[in-house]
Amino acid sequence: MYTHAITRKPGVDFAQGLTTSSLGPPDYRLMLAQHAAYVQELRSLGLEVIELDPLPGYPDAYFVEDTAVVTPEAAVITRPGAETRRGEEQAVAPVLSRYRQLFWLESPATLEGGDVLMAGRHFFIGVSERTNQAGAEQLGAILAGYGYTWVAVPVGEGLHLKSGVNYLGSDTLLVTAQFAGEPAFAGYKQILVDETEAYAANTLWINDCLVTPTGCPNTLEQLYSLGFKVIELDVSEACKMDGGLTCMSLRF
Ligand code: CIR
Repeated sequence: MYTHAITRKPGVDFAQGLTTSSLGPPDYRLMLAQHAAYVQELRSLGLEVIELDPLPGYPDAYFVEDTAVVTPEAAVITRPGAETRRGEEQAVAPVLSRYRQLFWLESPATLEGGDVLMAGRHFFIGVSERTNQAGAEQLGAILAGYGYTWVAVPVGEGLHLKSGVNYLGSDTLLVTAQFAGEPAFAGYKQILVDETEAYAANTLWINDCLVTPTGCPNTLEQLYSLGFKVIELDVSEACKMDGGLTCMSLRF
């Protein structure tokens, strides 16, 4: 069970963050409203939310998930692969140090939390444009020290591993077609997201409740019919910045 989450308010400069999307310019007021609703939802799900202020000079800093990997035993401070984001992790470390023993990844490792998927005592670590093999190995070694197992997963297309696959508890993964045949996921029950709704793969699993992005009705129905408790949340403005539901918090 998660008890806490760390979030960071988007700054006025958030539209200057990295993006590959062609969905148009995001709106700041709408972003703030959607972010506030997101924080409120985490609270409704029973989490104590530590909400940090915007980080000047770091327009992507509200995607806090990328700055750390938190387990029940420890927190690993990452080394973001995006150079413009390097430094965000320094700002999160003091907050996490109040809750967990800290570990730090070191050069030449690069790793962003969006590439790290925890499934019980097992971790999938995406090797992507942002996370390199050294990053996966350094993180894996720290996790192994606590008895976790891990496997590297090539991400290929897309930003992060969790852009295309997430864990829903009970050995179940929500996957896009891109990841459906991935050998590392064999042995897990897989729910394939509708091909027109790949964005819904970034669904957030919190204490037996799923939070999915609005605008993905087929996924919503599919999850309902499988017996999941599902809440929809509109994150259209984060989507324009290549982010989604998991990216905007660290849960622990
Ligand atoms: C970036 O490109 O780094 C941000 N604009 C989006 C980060 C999304 N984070 C995530 O998926 N964990």
